[in-house]
Amino acid sequence: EEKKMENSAVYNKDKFEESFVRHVESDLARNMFNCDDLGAYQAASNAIRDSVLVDWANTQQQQTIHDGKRVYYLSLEFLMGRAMDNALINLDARDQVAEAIGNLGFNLEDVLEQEPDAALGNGGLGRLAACFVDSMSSRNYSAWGYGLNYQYGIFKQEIIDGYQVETPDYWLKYSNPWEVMRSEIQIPVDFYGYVYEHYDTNTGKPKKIWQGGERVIAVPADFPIPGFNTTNTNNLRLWNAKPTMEFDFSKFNNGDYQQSVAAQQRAEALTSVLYPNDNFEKGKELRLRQQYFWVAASLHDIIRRYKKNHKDWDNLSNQVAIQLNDTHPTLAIVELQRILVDLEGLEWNAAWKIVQRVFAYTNHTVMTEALEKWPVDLVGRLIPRHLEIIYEINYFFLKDVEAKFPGDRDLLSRVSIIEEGQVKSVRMAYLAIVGSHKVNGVAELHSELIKTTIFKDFVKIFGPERFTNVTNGITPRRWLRQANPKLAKLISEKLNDPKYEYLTHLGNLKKLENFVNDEAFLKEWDDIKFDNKRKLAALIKETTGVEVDPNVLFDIQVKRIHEYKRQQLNIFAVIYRYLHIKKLLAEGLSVQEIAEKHYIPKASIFGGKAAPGYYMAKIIIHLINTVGEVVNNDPEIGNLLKVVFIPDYNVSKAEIIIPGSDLSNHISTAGTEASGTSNMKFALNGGLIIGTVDGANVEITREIGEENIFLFGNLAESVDELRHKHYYEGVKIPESMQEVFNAIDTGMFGLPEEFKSLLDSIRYHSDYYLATDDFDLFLDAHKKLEKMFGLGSGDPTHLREWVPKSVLSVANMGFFSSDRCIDEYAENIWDVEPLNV
Ligand code: 26Y
Repeated sequence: EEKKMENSAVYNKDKFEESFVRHVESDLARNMFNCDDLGAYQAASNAIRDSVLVDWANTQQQQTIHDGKRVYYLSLEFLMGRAMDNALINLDARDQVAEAIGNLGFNLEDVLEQEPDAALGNGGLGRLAACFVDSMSSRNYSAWGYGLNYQYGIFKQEIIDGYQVETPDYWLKYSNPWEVMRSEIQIPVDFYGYVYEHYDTNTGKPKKIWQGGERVIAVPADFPIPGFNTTNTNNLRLWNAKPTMEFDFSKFNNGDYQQSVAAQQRAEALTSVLYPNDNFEKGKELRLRQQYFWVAASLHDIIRRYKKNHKDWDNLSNQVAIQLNDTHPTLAIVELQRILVDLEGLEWNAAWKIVQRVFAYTNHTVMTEALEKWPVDLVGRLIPRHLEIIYEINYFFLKDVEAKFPGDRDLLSRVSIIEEGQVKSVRMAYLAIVGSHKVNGVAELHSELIKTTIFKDFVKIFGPERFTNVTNGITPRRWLRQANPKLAKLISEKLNDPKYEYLTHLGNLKKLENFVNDEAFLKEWDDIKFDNKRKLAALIKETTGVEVDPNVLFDIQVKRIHEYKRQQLNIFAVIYRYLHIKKLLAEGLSVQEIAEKHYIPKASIFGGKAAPGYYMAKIIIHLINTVGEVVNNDPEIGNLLKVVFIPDYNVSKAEIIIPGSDLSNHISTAGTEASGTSNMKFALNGGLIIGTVDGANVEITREIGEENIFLFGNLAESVDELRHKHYYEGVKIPESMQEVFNAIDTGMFGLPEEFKSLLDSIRYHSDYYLATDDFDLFLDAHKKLEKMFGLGSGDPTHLREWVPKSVLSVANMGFFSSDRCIDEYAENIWDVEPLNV
């Protein structure tokens, strides 16, 4: 503790102020008199970073000396959000730095606001990777993340006239204090070219040589990842693509200097933009190039590190565990096989055994439209040697299957890594399963579903042991301490835990149950919620212009817009509510009477991005906005109902929105949402959930008790039958939904043609996501829960019925820490233990 104070500027106000001024003067080349909040953010970040870098260097040195097994988490997405506040919290230096910054004439909150989000991800999968790196550092594992350093993160969303408009997110407009460029590391990655056979005089055997046609250099940007309450600081390495210095001399000699330079510049385009599709694959060549570039650079780096101390390839899987975040990095399997066989001269089978021991694969979806398939032609052109290896892997695999299940031609064609369809393609998920020793789903229900549906044949072939479950988790540092400081503080007081140790022992939350009958405590708890709702109301006012009263029920759905997530179900229910409130008003009831007897006042709050090419998702956004336009401008309705769409939902906005929720929606068609992680974030912040029996909702219910969550809807096991019925017997629209459709069709919310294809997908095209089957059940669930809400803070029903549920939710969310989740990966998949540096 004392040493901490001596060494590091972040624990010593005077030193921090000194360091801050030095950074203003020498890094920013400014002086304190013209330093604005942005300058202060950069100077403060640099000063904090200095401390982080000391821990980081020590950690890396210790890990190297220890020479134990390292974990490598390969993910094309890391949705990190802001780094500065997170670093202060993990270093336990927030108070000191806030004071020092105050002394220098700045306000910490304003300074933190200057940082752009590192939004290098789409949604759940990318944010999961970010929570995982936090937990891997906090739990003292030796673990690196590998990804791409996109210059453009997920697009920024504006809402113009009710429509989503995308603008680029050039997040590196100012220099990024949290990245350390490693220009001294330059890894060549080849593309295209051809393969030839060469007689190897050493071995007397023929050898395959790949002669690449185009070369790009991979240069890492490193992001230190400080753990909470530990000096363990891991590395997140994100690659940049750079041109080679090798000129195309033939072009140059032909006098085509311009073109030769232009070709070089294209290299940088490789890592310029994140693909904005979430759960929908669209085989674009540049995307495959990104995947190979990233995988080749990462493996080269991993192998180089291994070779420093090791010669024996059999030992590789004792030193290296590589986790594949979905199938996006599956080419790593092929690349490692190529390195071992072609470059290191191992025999095929020996190499393949090593490969399988090194890799493990996490699946995040059962929806076929999200499963990656790459045309054989494209793979063969881009990385010709890899295609040969894939064929060979498939050949040996199918041979084993044939030996095990002789004569089952159907089985062979079903499980073949090569799909012989219209477009012959590589099935990446199958390649990932065959090349890994473990495959996991991300919640119990999902892990069961993959075993009985999309990967059923593989369970038969490899046995059930290859498949396992690791239920997702979230980091309580960001999603409780950072997002909801007041609640985190109240908890630390109640648990008698001034050092916030519960943030790494989240099971300790259980002790909150002792206070569930303590009225003063419940009031305090509710006051914090109210305060968070006021902050959210301010964000809504600032971003939409709409005023919402923080006393009303805040009913929230924020997540990527997708038909399977069913924002349409939610907005239809809002319309239904509006129509019925209008009826009651027309019958002469007052707003007050309606609020007390029929519909409690509420705000329906939406947010989320639609993939730019996802037509239906964009219609849903438009409908939400036009409904808001009508409802919010209805002079009769008062605060009975407001409907808002918060533009540009991202990690930083989530940190404001989630703590301000009374109720959140996780209402996917049963069996479609693999896990969901925002459900965990909302419950950890004392919001109640309305949800379907899907993904992690099932386990959340088990942990917090079914009386503390509002479940509704058909079960996953009924989905096939219902779809079948829709298809053969037609869709039955419930009366309630018909009322809503009529209102839309008569133009109540703008031109009906604009919404026609959305309504038609339900009434004429089989209602694939079962909106008609779940609509009335959804309305019923609302009726039930709204009684319990009472009339908001201060109301005795609210304090007696609702708030205790909120407390009990939080008390029982310990299981959903990503620390638990990472421990499970470590024990059951990676076979690694924490290393205390
Ligand atoms: C193939 C490519 C276009 C693609 C890109 C992104 C495919 C999928 C994705 C993203 C998927 C994703 O975010 N899945 C979510 O992963 C979360 C973490 O496991 C789950 O909680 C969530 O249910 C799942 O939809």
